[in-house]
This record gives sequence, structure tokens and C-alpha cells, in this order.
Amino acid sequence: MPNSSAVAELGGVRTLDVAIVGAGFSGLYMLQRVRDVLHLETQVFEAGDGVGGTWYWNRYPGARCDSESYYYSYSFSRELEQEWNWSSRYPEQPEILGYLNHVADRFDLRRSIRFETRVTSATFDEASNRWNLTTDTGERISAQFLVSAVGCLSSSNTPDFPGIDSFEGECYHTGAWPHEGVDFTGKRVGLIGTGSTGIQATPVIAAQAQHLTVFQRTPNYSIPARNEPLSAELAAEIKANYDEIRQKCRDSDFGFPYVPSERLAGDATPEEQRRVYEELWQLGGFRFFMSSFSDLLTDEAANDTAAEFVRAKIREIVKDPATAELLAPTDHPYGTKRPPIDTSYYESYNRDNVTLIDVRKAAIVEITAGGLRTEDAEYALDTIVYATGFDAMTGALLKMNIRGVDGMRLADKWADGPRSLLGLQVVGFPNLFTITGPGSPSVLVNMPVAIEQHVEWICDCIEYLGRNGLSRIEATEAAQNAWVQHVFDEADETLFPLANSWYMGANIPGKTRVFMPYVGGMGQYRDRCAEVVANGYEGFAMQN
Ligand code: N01
Repeated sequence: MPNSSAVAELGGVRTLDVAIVGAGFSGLYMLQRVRDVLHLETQVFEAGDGVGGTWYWNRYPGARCDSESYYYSYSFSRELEQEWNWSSRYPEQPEILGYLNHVADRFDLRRSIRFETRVTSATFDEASNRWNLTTDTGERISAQFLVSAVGCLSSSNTPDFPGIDSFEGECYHTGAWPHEGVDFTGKRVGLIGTGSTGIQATPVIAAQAQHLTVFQRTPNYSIPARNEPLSAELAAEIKANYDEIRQKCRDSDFGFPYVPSERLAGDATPEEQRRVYEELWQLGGFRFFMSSFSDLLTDEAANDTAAEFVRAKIREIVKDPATAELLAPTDHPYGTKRPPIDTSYYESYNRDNVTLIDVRKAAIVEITAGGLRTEDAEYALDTIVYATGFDAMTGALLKMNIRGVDGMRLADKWADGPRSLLGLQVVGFPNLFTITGPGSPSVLVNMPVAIEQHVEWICDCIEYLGRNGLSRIEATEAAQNAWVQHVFDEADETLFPLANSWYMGANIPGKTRVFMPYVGGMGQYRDRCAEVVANGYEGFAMQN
């Protein structure tokens, strides 16, 4: 249903200052700032029929946040952070979606969101320095600024298996899960994919299904989440110390309030290493990754001490030695693929009704009417769950069919991988801003921290342009080239490029392999963005 305040004239063009695409964490905050702080005319366009973005679409069993709730949340409103109560360390998807719905209501955001509306094209008009948008509901919009808040992991990837449409059972992608849920009782379920999503879903589906067959291409290093209710005492302590917690997140590399270790793994004895890893394994969550040793991402030998610790844990937990070996990763360093966090993932393989199949050894050949066939066997299935991830970081942006100066398609401009200035703007696409775009810390960071920094930077920039009577801003070629080189240089100093990860675009056949996020750390990135502003938007060209 169209929102009354934003109904376009019939056959006409609606004029906005700022068009925002997406109503997840990014779009909601962008809307609040543009409308209620800058007092500009704005509208959000959202494909779903509700707010929430990734938390709207990803309703698969076991979906919960990998970051702890108290800092995986907005910091922009003190009232909001004081009044909202989280139930546990890692809340489930419905609770996070409930939080985002609360934010939408509390700040009266819904009236400025056009739901069930997908932007189908965005074309820059040089004569007016404005973006012309069309939607799948037939609307036309003219906006001075276009802000992409489409998220980094929102364009789901279903592999193009031969016969995929011939399957006569039920099939689902975890990133577009039915709102009414799925009942697996009595079903033979096949789950393809063992990334963070497959790892969260496995124990929950296993507990319900008659049989679960997990098809694994690459094993992952998963650390226990150790979820537990958030006690009233801890919740009160967090609320009393929120300013300090938020500041730690902003200044840190990964957007987390953990104390980073400054110690090198090589400086510790094997016993000390094991003690540190064991302590963090027991604490659970990302501390194992961020607070153990400082050289895990830069030194292969150091990394292997963590990797070997996790492999030993897998062998300890999983009773069948052959299954344990299959689950123990050896083809990439720990942390170079996004590290998953789990609740009883490895333990699931001790159940009689769970089987692990190695589809690296014998690849999936086709989906059949009755199941799935690999190079060496056939599996009868009633339900297939695709936990096969996303066309990350660029997929959703490119789907919008964006054309910049001289009709240049963003898809063509990025054919050899995304290039941007600070992950915020792209040469040839003036007045387009990309929240957590490729080239920014984005997915390497606790997302709300990255999102808030980008929203605030973009809003300050729009306000600056207005105050100075400027109508157009665009990254310059020289500044973009320098930034892209810096992004690559920083990545090359780490072990990240050694993994076939979605950070590299390696999960999508045919996608150019370049390391997309900025690995230099949130604190350093924030300083660079502030420096750019202090130097009069250095690297950006502005016009009247
Ligand atoms: O997707 P993935 P995901 N044949 O790309 C396999 C975030 N997240 O949805 O590794 C067989 O990680 C693929 O195999 P391989 C988080 O940032 C956050 O799990 O490419 N297998 C892999 O095992 C995460 O990283 C939360 O060899 C195929 C799996 O499918 C990101 O979302 C929770 C295949 C895909 O794993 C994506 O996670 C969940 C094929 N043709 C996710 N194609 C939070 O809690 C792919 N695979 C915040």
C-alpha cells in the first residue's frame, strides 16, 4: 500500500532530496537522520513488506546474531539504548526484527517507507544533477541524492545445479525463508552449505527432521557462541557504561568492545597458547578471533596455532573420526573466511540422524525429482535447504541497474571488481552514496558501527553541500585509484587473500576475484574519513 505522504502524482514524477533504497539497519537510520535532523524530503524504497533488511529475509531455523546484542544495536539514541531490553547474549532473529520494528515505530519511520517496492533502475541526469529512478510498481522518482542501503549480504545465491527445477519436494534458500516457517517433522532434509548460516541451521533442523544430510564443500572453523540469558545485573551494568562501550567499538579494528591482544602467538609457549585459546573458547564468540593473539591474520605459523586448536576441538567433540576429519578445515587459514559462531554444531554430527557428505571429493552433479545426485551417490530427499550464501557486497547494488555519467552502467564499471573512494562513492556516479559499500570496513566490522559511521558521514556531506549551495559531488579518479590501491595493499599484508571466500567474490562463478572490504580497521578508517572532511572533502569534486 502506498504511504499517503509520499503518493506520486498519477503518471507524474515524485521529487525528493534523498532517495534511500532498503529499510534494514542502514536505511532506517539514514531515513531518521535525513528526515528528522536534516529536514529534507526523503523516501525509502523497500522490496519487503516490512522493515528489517537481512533480519526480515533470513528467518531460517537457528538464525541469530553472531555479535552480542548490546553492541549489535544502534547507538544514536540514548533513550533507545536505555529503554530496549535484550533477552540474551545472542538474540534470535525474531527479537532483532522486533527491535528494528520498535525503532521504526519509535521514530515514526514507516510513513516515509514505500514497502513492496523494488527500484528497477537508477539513471543519473547530467543536466539536472539528479537521479531518475523507476520502481516495479511503476513509480518514477527524481532525487538529488541516491543512497544505497541495500546491505552487503542481501542478494541470495542459489547455485545453478542442473535439474534444479525438477525437484518435486520442497526447497528453500535460507536468505528468503517463508514467514510461516517450515515443518521438517518426518522429513529427509538435505542442507547444502556450511557457512555461518548452515552452521546455525544444522542443529535446529537436525532436532526436528527424520534425517538431515549436510552437503559440505568447505569445512569451517566454528567457535561456540555460549549463548545465555542476559541477566538483569549485566544488562544494568551495560546500560550504565554504554558511552564507554560504544567508544571502544568506534575506535577498534572490528567494531567490537573487546580488548584486543597485543601479544604475538610466537611469543607464547605452546602451553600458554593453549591456555589462551581454551579460555576464549570457554568464553565463546568472536573473542577467540579478536582477543587471542595479534598476528593471527598476518602470520601463517601463528594462525596455524589457532587453526590446530580448533581442529583438535572438532576431533574431541565429534565421535566418528572420519566425520571429524571431514569437518576439520585445512585448506584456508583460520579467520580468512568469515568465522562462524555456533550452538552445538559439531555435536550435531554425533546424532544418528545426521550425515555429512563431502561434495568437494564428489561434487553435486544434479538435483533430481527425488533428491540430489553427486559424482558417487544419489540421496533421496523430501526437502532441500540451500544455505549457499550471497552475491556479497556488489550483488544487490548491481541488481538496481545503476547508470551514471554518459549512461555508464555500474555493472560494467565494476566488471573487474568494485572500485570506490572509501566505499562511499564511485567515479562517474555523482550524488550516489553507498552505505557500507565495497572498499569500506563493512562486513569485517560489527555492522551497526560501520553503518552509523557511514550514515553520519553521508548526512554531514549532504548538509555541507546544501549549506554551500553545491548540487553535485563525485569522487575523483586520482583519489579513487589511490584508495583502491590502499585497500589492496592492506589486504595483501594479511592472510585473507589465501581463502576462497565471499570477501573475494570466490563463491560466485565468474565473479572477478578481488578482496572487497577494507581491512585496515574501523578506527583507522574513521580517522581517514574525518581527515577527508577536515581537508575540505579532499578527493571529491563538488559543483554548484
Ligand atoms: O553463506 P556463505 P552464509 N556447491 O557464503 C556453500 C553472514 N551471516 O549464508 O565455502 C556446494 O558463508 C559454500 O561452500 P564454499 C556472515 O557474514 C551472519 O552461510 O564456497 N556448496 C559455503 O559452505 C556470513 O559469512 C550471521 O566452498 C556450495 C556455503 O554454501 C554471511 O552471512 C548468520 C555451493 C555458503 O556459505 C554468509 O553466510 C549467518 C555449491 N555450488 C550469516 N555454493 C549472523 O549471525 C556455495 N556453497 C550475524
